Amino acid sequence: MTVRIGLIGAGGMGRAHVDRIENDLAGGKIVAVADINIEGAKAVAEPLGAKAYGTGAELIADPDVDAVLIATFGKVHAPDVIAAIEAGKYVLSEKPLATTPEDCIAIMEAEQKAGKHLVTVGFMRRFDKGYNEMRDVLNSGDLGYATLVHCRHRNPSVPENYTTRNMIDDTAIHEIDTCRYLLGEEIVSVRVDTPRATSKKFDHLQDPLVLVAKTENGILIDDEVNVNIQFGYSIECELVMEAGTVRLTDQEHSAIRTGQVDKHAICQSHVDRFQDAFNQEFQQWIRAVERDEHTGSSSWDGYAATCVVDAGLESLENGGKEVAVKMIEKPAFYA
Ligand code: ISE
Repeated sequence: MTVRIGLIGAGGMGRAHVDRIENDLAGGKIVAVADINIEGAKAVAEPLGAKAYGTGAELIADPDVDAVLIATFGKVHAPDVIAAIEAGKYVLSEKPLATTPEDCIAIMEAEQKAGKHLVTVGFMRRFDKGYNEMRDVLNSGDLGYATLVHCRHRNPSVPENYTTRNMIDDTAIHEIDTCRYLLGEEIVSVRVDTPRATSKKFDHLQDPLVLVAKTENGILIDDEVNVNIQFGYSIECELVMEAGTVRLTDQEHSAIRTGQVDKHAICQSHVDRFQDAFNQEFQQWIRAVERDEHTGSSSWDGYAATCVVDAGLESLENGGKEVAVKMIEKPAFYA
């Protein structure tokens, strides 16, 4: 069976996903594209012989669409995710699931009403080989339990419309989810420190930031978010356990060695750095939809990450004080 996929959001990320579904992966086909800019939707849809719509609602209602892929801005995700659930269609929403805990709760309520796990959040790092190897090392128990996680999230630069808020809700949200995934426990408090700002940024930005979080068992996570580092897209993570550490290595596949240097290329974007993880994520989602099964992170994961983001934003507004993460009790449906 070919899963007929409708894409909502024809921007850069949406187009990258179309490209992987049409050219790299098996089992899926883009049959419709929606965008508030209908010309943008047509530009992506027409070469594929797909339909173009001006709204997500029309695309979701199309009986030829089996499953929905959402790649719009986070703050407009919720109505489309809920409409897809109500139509009984599997939906893969790019992160964040929504930008407020209330919207995430509304999504979880709709999903529980449908009585079926239909929502996957696009936390692609869960499919990254390196992070999964780190998780296996921790879960083997050979090195004891985790005490600390050191993370660095560096981007070469960000566009002028990227805000300080985005450093947490768009960028650090990856480490928030990855650490929950690696450690298998919730984050309970967050503090955001503001070191000396780099001169290589737009004036309105507070860059870099360091997000310091604690988990239920007291594991301390520090995440350097540094989005104008110039030299490249660099993601680092080291998990410290009682009797050893495990860390991501550089992801490049080859290195040049001469008399003077031992060097390798450096990724320039997340599309490049996480290409394999994105492909794994999408291939598994397509296969799961075919089998009428859920895969990947859940609405609860989307909700939990948004609650941690909220606490981080509150800390940022309050001079870096430690803020407790406020969450509802986990519904049995997500146990
Ligand atoms: C972007 O939206 C991503 O998801 C990237 O992984 C991240 O590095 C970047 O900072 C975000 O803006």
